[in-house]
Amino acid sequence: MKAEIIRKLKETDGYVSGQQLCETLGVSRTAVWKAIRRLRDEGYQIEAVRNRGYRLLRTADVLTETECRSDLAGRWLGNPFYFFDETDSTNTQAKLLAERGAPEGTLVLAETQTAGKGRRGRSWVSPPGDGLWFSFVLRPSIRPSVTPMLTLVAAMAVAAGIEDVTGLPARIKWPNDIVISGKKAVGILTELSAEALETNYVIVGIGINVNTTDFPEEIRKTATSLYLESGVYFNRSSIVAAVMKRMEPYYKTYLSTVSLAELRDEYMKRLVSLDRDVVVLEPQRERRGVCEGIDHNGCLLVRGEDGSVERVMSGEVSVRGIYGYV
Ligand code: BT5
Repeated sequence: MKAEIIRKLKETDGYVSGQQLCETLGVSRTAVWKAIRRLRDEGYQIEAVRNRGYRLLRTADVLTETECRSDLAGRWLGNPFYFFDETDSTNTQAKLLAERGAPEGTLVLAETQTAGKGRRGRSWVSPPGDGLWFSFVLRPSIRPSVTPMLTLVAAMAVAAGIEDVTGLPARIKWPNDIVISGKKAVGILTELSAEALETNYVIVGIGINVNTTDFPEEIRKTATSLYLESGVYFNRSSIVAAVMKRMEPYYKTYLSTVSLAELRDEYMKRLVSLDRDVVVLEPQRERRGVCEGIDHNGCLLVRGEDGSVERVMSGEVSVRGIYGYV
């Protein structure tokens, strides 16, 4: 009923009387009033005027360039800021900007992506209205071989930023997912441009399902959103700002040693696979073991059945209890 009320209010330029809402929805005035109150709790600003009815002043979360800009003000990460109503992929756009010399900290955000990218040619579902799809440019003076650690640093920032705003227990599924209650709420795609031993730039792309209420069939069982986990709609621009705010110091700490030495303990607290059974999926074989955390270089430590510990540098790792693996 709430959605129907919102639709009706959005359609109408002006006031909708309580009587009209009762008739359209076939419910009592009290039921309408209760639904309006719940909508207000969720962040919708609805004006009620005697003898005229209800009018929508502001939806719960309109992602506007102005609002994002104001939430990002004063940060180096998030400036300059590019906002698209629609684009192919914010990673692709950030890459184009970086090729043209965009500075470190450049942020690209889109309300929707028509060709959102996952890893290894997979796609990322990025509809308009309820998610956050953004990418930023980094220009670290580090060897290309150590840049994969930036995915882990970004994962820490996303998990912490989400927790700051929502209070939800965000966990990291190494290397690039954030999971809540065993389902994927966030994906991270890091792309590198480098020559021999020199890093030109790194693009960190982040997709967060914020207020999503439903997913396409193919990911319905494995995907979740901050709304689905909490029952609360969140303001998207404050979540981007919280993630950027967390990323700045984590990035600085990482660069100070070019290792995860100082971040490792905190990372492990969020690592969903810690002490759990995992399967490392490699093209030729599958390896089973128990996850013992990560090392200073961000490799996943897996103790195999024979007792030896392997360092997994990249790839697909299934964790028992996550995404339906039993
Ligand atoms: C990822 O890849 O998880 C990286 C996703 C990065 C997306 C961001 S959005 C902003 C920026 N611009 C881009 O074009 N990309 C980045 P991977 O680990 O390969 O996971 C992809 C898989 O996740 C898909 O094959 C689906 O199974 C699932 N998936 C797709 N869309 C999803 C969504 N919205 N929520 C949860 N799972 C999804």
